[in-house]
Amino acid sequence: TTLLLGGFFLILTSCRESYPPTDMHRNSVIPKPVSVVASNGTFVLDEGTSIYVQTGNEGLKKSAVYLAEMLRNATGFELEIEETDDKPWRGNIFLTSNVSETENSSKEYYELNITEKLVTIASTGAEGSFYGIQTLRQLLPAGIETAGALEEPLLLPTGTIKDWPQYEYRGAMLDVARHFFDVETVKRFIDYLALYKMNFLHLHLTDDQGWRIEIESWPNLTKHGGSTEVGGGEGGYFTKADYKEIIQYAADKHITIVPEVDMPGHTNAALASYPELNCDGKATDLYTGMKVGFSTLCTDKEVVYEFVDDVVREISEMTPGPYFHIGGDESHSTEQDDYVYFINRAMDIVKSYGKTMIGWDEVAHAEINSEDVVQYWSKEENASLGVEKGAKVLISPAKHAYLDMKYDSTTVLGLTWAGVTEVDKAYNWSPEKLVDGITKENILGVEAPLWSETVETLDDIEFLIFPRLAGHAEVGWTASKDRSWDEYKERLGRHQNRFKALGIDFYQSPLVPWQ
Ligand code: TNX
Repeated sequence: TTLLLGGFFLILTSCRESYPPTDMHRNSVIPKPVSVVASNGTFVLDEGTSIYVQTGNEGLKKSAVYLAEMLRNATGFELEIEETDDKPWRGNIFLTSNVSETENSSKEYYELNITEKLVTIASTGAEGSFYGIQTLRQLLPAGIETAGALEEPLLLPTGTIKDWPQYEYRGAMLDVARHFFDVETVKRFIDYLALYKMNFLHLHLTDDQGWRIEIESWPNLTKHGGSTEVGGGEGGYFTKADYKEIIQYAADKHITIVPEVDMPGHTNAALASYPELNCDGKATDLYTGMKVGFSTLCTDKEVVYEFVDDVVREISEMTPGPYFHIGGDESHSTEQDDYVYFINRAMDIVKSYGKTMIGWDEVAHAEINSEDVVQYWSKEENASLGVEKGAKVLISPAKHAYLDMKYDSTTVLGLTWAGVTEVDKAYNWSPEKLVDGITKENILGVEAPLWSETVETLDDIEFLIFPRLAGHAEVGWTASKDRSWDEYKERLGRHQNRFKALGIDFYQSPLVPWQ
């Protein structure tokens, strides 16, 4: 027996050695993990591999189902999911809550340990296991992104990654008001956020050109106010069922939806749908142009606050996340006193439904406090004022983070009011070094908005967000001291095959060494 066993192990050993040395670093994970230690061997993932989950851990089990589905889609083979209390036998994947790192209690923390025998993802929370799986995904060949593209066995480089994010809020915004995007398109957007470990999707649901969320107590908002968009197209809106479907789809990927109803400006779609919201009692015409700052709710009419209450209540009831975004930007047709009065009341309504208020940086002029969030997009002094009042800041500087700025002067899509934003400018900045006096403690996180005045299709979305989105994800996840454009651009260059495998028509920036 000894001899037989010995021979068996000799064969196994020599099999393993037949793979050339690997280097985990070459696989170019984005966002860059906190630590990577490569051990240069190979793990072989094949039809015999099972996914083991610590017994009774439902969160990890969901992650296992997600992972099995991803592998099944690319390879066609069905991985079994098993529960276990012990470390599994060789050749398998193990999701466990036994982490070795004791200092890090973040629910987003994970350790990915790949040896020649076993792939282990240890995390205290389901979030961490999901992020560990995203890292594993990026260590696999790009074909993992395409149905049926891969043949087993799949080879993984061995080593250990320990990782957690710098900021708890890593988001993007999609403007579904200027042009409407359907549920399927929003789901694709969510898929892209998940790949880069982003965890918030802010939906800009209302604006001058369209109202995109069903409100049962004010049905004309969508019926009339949702019937067009920039350029005069047919518009559209999410029914309550659609919205709930988006919430669930996002939640399965550990992404929280932040609904925005922009007020008191950016409200023409509502003003056109209900005459009583206007000071003169007359409904406006629908608007399909691209101007901003011309509309306002009538801030001294009580019916306006009944309207706001109904809207905030109906949306909050469907929204499990903690935030409600009240807009508050560019209210150029509202007197400043009226603006402050309105924001104070809208904020109270948001709080009465148990939500935390987020507003664009102008809301810093209202009576905000440490419970509120100011989204810095244009004026440093507004962001500073917010911090003085104790509010947290969500960082979205237009000149770095706006996904709707053109890459250069020749880009067909996009706007230029905040300048042109090449891929390096989108990456090369630090949230905590942007505004004097605003430090990491004041910052909730980072968000990259995509406004859609010029954006009409999923292809348009993809072209503007890729590759800049990957950089924003890294700005939010990875410590500034660990980031440099020169190193990042090499990693990004190696993501080209992944973009292609996903069918993404990305911007082939001349600044990136695509390979
Ligand atoms: C400014 S950013 C706006 C939006 C526009 C965007 C276009 C902000 C709070 N307001 O209404 O869509 O510029 O880039």
